[in-house]
Amino acid sequence: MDLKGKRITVIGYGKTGEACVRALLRLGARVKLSERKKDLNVPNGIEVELGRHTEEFILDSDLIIVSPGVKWNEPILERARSNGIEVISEVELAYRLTNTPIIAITGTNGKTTTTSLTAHILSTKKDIKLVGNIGIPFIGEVLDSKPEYFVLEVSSFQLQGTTFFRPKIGVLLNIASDHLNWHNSMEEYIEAKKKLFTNQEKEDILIYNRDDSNVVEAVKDARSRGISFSLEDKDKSEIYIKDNSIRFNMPEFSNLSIPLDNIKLIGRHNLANIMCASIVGLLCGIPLDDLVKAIETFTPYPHTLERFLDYAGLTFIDDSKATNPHATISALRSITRDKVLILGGQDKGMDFTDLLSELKRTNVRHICLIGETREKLRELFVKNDIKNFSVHNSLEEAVLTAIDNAKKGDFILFSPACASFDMFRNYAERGERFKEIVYRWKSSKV
Ligand code: UMA
Repeated sequence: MDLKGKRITVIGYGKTGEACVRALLRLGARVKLSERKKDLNVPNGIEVELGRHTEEFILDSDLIIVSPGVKWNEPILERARSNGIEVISEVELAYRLTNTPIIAITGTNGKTTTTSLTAHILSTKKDIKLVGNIGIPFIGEVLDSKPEYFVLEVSSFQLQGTTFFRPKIGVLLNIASDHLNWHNSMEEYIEAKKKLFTNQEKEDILIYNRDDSNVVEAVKDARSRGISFSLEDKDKSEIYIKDNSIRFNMPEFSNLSIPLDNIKLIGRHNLANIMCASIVGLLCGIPLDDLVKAIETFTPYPHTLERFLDYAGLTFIDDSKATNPHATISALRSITRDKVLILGGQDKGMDFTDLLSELKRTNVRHICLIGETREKLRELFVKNDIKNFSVHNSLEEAVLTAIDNAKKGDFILFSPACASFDMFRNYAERGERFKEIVYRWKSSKV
């Protein structure tokens, strides 16, 4: 792809924008940058507009690259498209600049765990590069590295802006309500996820979740070789669980069994993530012994059902990465003991119906509500006759109330089901803050 001399506008100057600008300059493009923030350090030697996105600036481009956080249907982008200017995401740009096979993993939940576990398994025998939504812009790696595989975590935001993107292996973990403040509708969100396999052909592979009706419906049109996994169905799916081991209804792997007795990941949903990472490992030729060892040595990703403290008879779990109700439901199902839940954060226009049903069914002793959604949740709780909750103005107040309400043997679960941006910079900062508060409480007890 020859970008020399092309006027290319990058929109948004976060991690992605920065990596795009750097790569495009190296490729000899005439780089322009449009960023809605006013105060920002930007590189010298490029045209920049700060504080707004204007037509005069943006429409004077041969190509526009949008950062994942920029809404795909922004009027300015619609205008550019109707003027015949190509608009793509950074993942599409990176894809066009490499010939290395890509293993792309997406889904509403579990992508980061599955992507990092896949990379952990493959790296036992292969030269791989971990990239994408996990925090490492793909474009930042394509020019210099020539690994055997790119292992890419890809979000719906990144997929929506693709045209030709075609991974060798795609993994579709699940599709549940999320990001509806960014996508216009659930349909649009599903269409974005389908771009994982839209360009795949029969020599490519699509690993998908047979237990998820949204996924099963979505993959109907896929042309690639489908390999399904299931926690429920031992007959129809190619990958299933029997006697606490992963088994395969596939001629090439039918006599293999991957034991799950010594894994460190908590929760049933993580078995699905392990199934996906395992089949990718086997398809890429990782020997069984290495694969089993890699699964057993893999530690959970921070802020994902992370059991970080056992103290005074209580177990503390940081699940700050649960930014939608589906993730919190998985967390509740993963912990069989009695628990106190801390819930709430930024409203993404999500549907809490399934979470409310789960809360009524499961053994939650008390729920502490925080964040922007606390009033909405309070109203829903009252309507649904859920009484064991309290509403808080700070995370600290919520954590201390959660501890006060817990009994010996309980789990304190911080699984907000909402985004973090109402009170924190991101979910990681939110999780760190939770831990700090818990450790401060602990030291006050010593
Ligand atoms: N901006 C504009 N105009 C807009 C919107 C944003 O100029 O209309 C600017 C902002 O002012 C800011 C910059 O764009 O300066 C931010 O860009 P960004 O939001 O695209 O963030 P990046 O720093 O580039 O990080 C992105 C992903 N962020 C999002 O998808 C929101 C990161 O995923 C990802 O790790 C990174 O690229 C590398 O690929 C984060 C995330 O929350 C972790 N992802 C969502 C999730 O996992 O649920 C999808």
